[in-house]
Amino acid sequence: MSPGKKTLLALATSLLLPATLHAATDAETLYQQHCASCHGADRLGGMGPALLPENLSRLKKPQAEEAIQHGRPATQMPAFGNVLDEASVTALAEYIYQPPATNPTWEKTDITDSHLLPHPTGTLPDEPAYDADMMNLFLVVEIGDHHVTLLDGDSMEPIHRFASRYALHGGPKYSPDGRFVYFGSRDGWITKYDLYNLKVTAEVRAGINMRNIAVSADGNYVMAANYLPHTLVLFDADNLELLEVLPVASGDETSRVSAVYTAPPRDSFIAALKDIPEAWEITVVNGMASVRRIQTDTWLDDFFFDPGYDHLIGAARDGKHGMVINLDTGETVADLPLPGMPHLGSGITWEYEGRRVMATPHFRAAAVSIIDMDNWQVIKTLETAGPGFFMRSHENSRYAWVDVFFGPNKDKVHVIDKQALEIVKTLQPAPGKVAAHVEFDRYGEKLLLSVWDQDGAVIVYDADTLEEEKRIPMNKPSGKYNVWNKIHYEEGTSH
Ligand code: DHE
Repeated sequence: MSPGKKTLLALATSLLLPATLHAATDAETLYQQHCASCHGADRLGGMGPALLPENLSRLKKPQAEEAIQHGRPATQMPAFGNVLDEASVTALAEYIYQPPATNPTWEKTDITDSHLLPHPTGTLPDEPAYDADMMNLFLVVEIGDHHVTLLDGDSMEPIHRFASRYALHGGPKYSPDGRFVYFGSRDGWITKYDLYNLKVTAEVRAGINMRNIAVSADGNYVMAANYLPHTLVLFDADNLELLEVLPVASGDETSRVSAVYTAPPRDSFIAALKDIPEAWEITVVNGMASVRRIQTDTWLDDFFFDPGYDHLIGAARDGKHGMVINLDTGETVADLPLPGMPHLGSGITWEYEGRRVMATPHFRAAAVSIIDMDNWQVIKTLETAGPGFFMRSHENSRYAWVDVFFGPNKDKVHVIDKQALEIVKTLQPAPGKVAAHVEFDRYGEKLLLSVWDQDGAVIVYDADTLEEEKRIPMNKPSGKYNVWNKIHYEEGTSH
């Protein structure tokens, strides 16, 4: 068709189309301008979640408008209220509830087609290519420019820095011997990296919008938990070859997966579902998964386990309480009065007066709750300078650290005495910049804290004197992950 005819056709079409379609076209443009960079040009997700009707089934349109206008707490979603007028906000909210032109799918063939295998298992040398205590290495995820830095935990000097997939999220998971690490990205990529040879060995895209990954205690399997599609996906840990796609459904209902974790003493994976009130225990034998369904009283969001993996401690989706589920009987054994949207994924435990306690920050309350794990009573609520995201300690340290993360005191970090159950120090290492997420070295003697900024740093502290030792410049460092602590399921760190 000639350019002249195209213009005429466009003009005729614009005169004939109903008003709503004009709005949709405008909304599409707005979407591409303001949303596509995080949520994907095709709305299939990226840094932000997929914006498709099925992903939004639990979010009412006014809430979507509210999120566009004011941003969302505890996420990277910024407020657009001062950039977009009300009509544009409404048009965008309408738009994201419209089904896309073609239904997004991510089938077995998409997964296998995405598979990359630059270094199959057994083809790289079995000795580290550099000199370091391989058990005291740290990985630092730098979300500012999507890189990872490998840090020597003795000298606290960077060893290597490499590009990651876009928007890594959640903790990378190590193989049981600490040689390999598996990263998960928000848009579904799993990357296996060899820490001995400093090389990516295998990659695969498990889904369109992924929550996290887990590595089985024996190191043989990797499980991916997806928001989109509604699946759990099992891979062989050697070369990331697809073993099985488990549809996450009950009757006609399908569900997003809140997260999946490995439960070492049970030789299983535990997943919680976001849209069906169930937790799943998945056991894999000879590459075949079998699922045991545990009915729960409500939908579970964030969750955590006691050290023996006898109980799952989950945050209810309404953000108003927590619940304790016995993983053997499936019974809910306690309801935890945690009204401030507890971030149980950040929970840690320690010994206090001869019993085990756990502590969790809250997304919507300036508080840390400390809970007796014998009777599931909240024994202390510490008032903080604002809602926190991450909590950390180490068995050998008398202190636990919690960040503030949200609000005017986001640049502050509290140090809690684990026996006095009191905040004993508040640090403000870089005024105006978020200071968050701590990880200790293998001995619990030093720790790293992120200055969460593009012009940021990882700060090394002496864990006992709380004195700053050095700053290592980094680009928006988020999580730090010590090999020893992770493979030994250290009580003060995330699993
Ligand atoms: Fe996370 C871990 C869920 C927003 C940084 N986050 C996790 C895990 C879950 C989770 C289930 C545990 C996975 C694992 O380690 O295997 N995160 C959520 C959310 O539901 C939430 C609130 C909304 C969302 O956007 O998905 C959310 N998380 C964020 C952020 O906005 C953070 C601060 C920045 C970012 O990178 O997106 C963020 N989340 C992290 C980090 C971890 C994490 C650094 C790993 C913590 C660890 O020490 O193990």
